[in-house]
Amino acid sequence: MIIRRYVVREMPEAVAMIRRELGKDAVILSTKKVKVKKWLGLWRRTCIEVIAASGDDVPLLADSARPGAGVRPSASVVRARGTGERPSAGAGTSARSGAPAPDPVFAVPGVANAASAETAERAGSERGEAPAGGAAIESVRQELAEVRRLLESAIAGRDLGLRGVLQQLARQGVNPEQIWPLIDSSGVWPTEEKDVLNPSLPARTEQLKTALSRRIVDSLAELRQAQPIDAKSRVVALVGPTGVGKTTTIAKLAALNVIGGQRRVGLITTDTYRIAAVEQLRTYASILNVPLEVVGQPQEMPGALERLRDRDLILIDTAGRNFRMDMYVQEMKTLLSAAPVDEVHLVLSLTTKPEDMDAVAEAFHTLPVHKLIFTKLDETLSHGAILNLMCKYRLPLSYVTTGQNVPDDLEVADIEKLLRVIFGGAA
Ligand SMILES: Nc1nc2c(ncn2[C@@H]2O[C@H](COP(=O)(O)OP(=O)(O)OP(=O)(O)O)[C@@H](O)[C@H]2O)c(=O)[nH]1
Ligand SMILES: [Mg+2]
Repeated sequence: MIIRRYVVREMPEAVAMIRRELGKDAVILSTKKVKVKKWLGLWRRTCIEVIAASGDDVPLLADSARPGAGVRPSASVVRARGTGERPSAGAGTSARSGAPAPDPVFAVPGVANAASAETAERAGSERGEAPAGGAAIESVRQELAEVRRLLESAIAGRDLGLRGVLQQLARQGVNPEQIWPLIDSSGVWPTEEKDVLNPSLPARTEQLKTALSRRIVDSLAELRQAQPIDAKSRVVALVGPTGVGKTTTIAKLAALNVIGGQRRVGLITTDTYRIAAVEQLRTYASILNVPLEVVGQPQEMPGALERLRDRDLILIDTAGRNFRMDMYVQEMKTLLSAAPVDEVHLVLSLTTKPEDMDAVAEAFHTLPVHKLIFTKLDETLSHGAILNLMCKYRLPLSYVTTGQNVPDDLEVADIEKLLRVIFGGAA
């Protein structure tokens, strides 16, 4: 093997010399830039030092110097085909890309390797292949996609499960502001996080309904049990807006006591505003054979009570007014303060708009009111207002009414049954 060193200004110059002196099969073993002193060492010029070799054992050297052969090449090991001799197709052409390979003779150590790696990578990505170092990136990308899929499914599961419940509650007119704190404190989410990924959303919705309903019952605490007229209460007044069913409900309560023979009932009406009002209650009183007193002024109350002194239960019917006006509430307060009233039941019709019911309940809150009666449940499918008002004013239910029939359409309220209806189950 013959090895020669060439120091030239330009690579083509070296290639020409190598071909001429070492033949066309000569191999460039290394190239590097060197400073050459010129003119008595007064200044230096940058040149290229080229080491080339020829001979039978050169291919072995070249092979051992190839990347991946265990020896890191310190220089381009290329055949010095010469500048004028373009590589033939297939030999000097990149087999993968079809792009012409860079002329090896002009390859600069380090730069040549980097350039060829970049070219190969660019060619690979043009063909849609992941770059060599991109395998890890691709794996991370796939993992992120999977995490995203899981999160979306979790959010959808949680959202749809809860959405089903909230839609049902909204249909029932339940105020979400009342319910959210209960959902938050229900402990449903943290303890059942694994179920969020359960694809069975209907099951999830049912699970939520049960958990939330249980939570509402718990949060109602002392209101959980309905509180009909207490056995110890003797004077009971029903108040509420116009036409909600006060008089009819009084008739139902009186009738149940008369039929059941439980307590001797007496009636008082304070509704002297409407001409037919007194006659309406008098008709019921006469059918039930119970005494009726009419009280137009607070000062008439003691006399009426005295006349009913042998009665175990005195039910006071009041006039329906626009109780959003404070004046009427004050009037009612004055009238009822003339009697030793044990219980005041606020009667509200479920056919009234929720905000109007709320305004009336707010107005009566100072009376005070002790219990709530909801009427006309038969005329609406929406029962959420009951829950709203109970929660907001912390008042128990006494009765609900479900029609005009006296006395059949009156029931002691059943909270569990009410919640079943509100959550969309069977009554
Ligand atoms: N559908 C239905 N109608 C009822 C119910 N309760 C009462 N009503 C009807 O509602 C109407 C008004 O009933 P009243 O008992 O007069 O109501 P009120 O609250 O005394 O009315 P005012 O004294 O005018 O304020 C009547 O036609 C009753 O038959 C009920 O539970 N369901
Ligand atoms: Mg009436």
